[in-house]
Amino acid sequence: MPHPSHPLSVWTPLRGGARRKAKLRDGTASRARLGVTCDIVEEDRHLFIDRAKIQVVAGGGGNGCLAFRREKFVPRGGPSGGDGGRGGDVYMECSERVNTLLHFQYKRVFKAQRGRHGEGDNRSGKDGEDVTILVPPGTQVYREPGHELLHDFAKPGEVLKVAAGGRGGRGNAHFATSVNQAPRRVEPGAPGEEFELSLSLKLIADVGLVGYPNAGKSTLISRISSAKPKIADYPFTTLVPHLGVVKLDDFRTFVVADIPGLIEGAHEGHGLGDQFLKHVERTRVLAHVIDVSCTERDPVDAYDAIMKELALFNPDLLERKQLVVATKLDVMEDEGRLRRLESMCAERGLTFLGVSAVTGAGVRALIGKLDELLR
Ligand SMILES: Nc1nc2c(ncn2[C@@H]2O[C@H](COP(=O)(O)OP(=O)(O)OP(=O)(O)O)[C@@H](O)[C@H]2O)c(=O)[nH]1
Ligand SMILES: [Mg+2]
Repeated sequence: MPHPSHPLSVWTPLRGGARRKAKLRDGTASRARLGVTCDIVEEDRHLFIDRAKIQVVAGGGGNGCLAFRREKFVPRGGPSGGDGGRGGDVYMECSERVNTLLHFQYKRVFKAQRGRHGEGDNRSGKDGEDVTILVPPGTQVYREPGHELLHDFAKPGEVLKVAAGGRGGRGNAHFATSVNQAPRRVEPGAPGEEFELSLSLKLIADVGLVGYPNAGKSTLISRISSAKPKIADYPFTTLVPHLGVVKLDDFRTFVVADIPGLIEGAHEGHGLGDQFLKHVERTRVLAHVIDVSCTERDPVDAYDAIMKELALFNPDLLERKQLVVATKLDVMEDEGRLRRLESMCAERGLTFLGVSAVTGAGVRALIGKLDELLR
């Protein structure tokens, strides 16, 4: 779809953030206000919203004008009512400047400007300004109430018109004919389109890290990429997905997603439930992380339990390329656990690798294997 050529007013949530930072930089904010500002920024970073409902309203067209030319020495000047301007459109644009749907918590209605009415002296009304809404890559847009998929934004720069502005009405100058030289007919502007849209963000990553809580997924992503998720020795440390970019060389990278931990019954809502599993659906490779130092459950049982949850959520996930990663080798006391997991993988033809995210053992090999699977 061609990008509109006339001026756009781009609505972006970053303006507020920039203003907040500017306040901090020039030091005009008081200490108390500084404290509040920092809290907001800190809080934003932890919020990850992957669903939103919004309303888009395109501008209505301006009305046509009813006017007659009245000038000295020009008797019966004729009709001179101009046309109304076109209403502004609402566009959606895929951009890397936003990475969640959080900003739709604060603004849900997006209205484009209406066209100005036509004026006398054959002057047309000005067209309404368009509005562009930014969405992150991986956003699917549905039109309600039918939940019809309009578009799946994959690459930055993609633009879609989601509501068209109304046409401007014609002024009476248009309706002059040889038999009716003083028409009093004008058209009203057409209303702009108006829709309820629902948005769903599914992260786009090459590799998805899945496993039980506390398995060491976040430690692993922080070791192989620049992502810095919170790491702690208790379950459900990670509450929202995180993305990390793994650098292979100067030109090649791949993206890894750290998904919050899963437990038995996740598909029924246990633990954090399956609310984040949709983010695994678009990964090309699953890296199944299993803590082999954990004595609570057998590593093979842990593997089967998580695979069962994935299958219940979406059976296609079972067909996905997979790598089984045994972690925490440095603190493993019973080597039998590692051997059992390894022979299970050999039997089922799964790629297997042992690592320690703390000492770094096996991490290079892991990156190499993931690269191989992604080719
Ligand atoms: N010794 C050792 N400890 C590890 C290793 N990997 C992770 N840990 C520790 O295991 C604990 C849990 O690690 P996380 O990376 O937070 O685990 P997670 O899988 O992201 O957990 P959730 O976010 O709850 O799903 C932390 O205390 C880590 O320091 C490892 O290879 N060796
Ligand atoms: Mg974690």
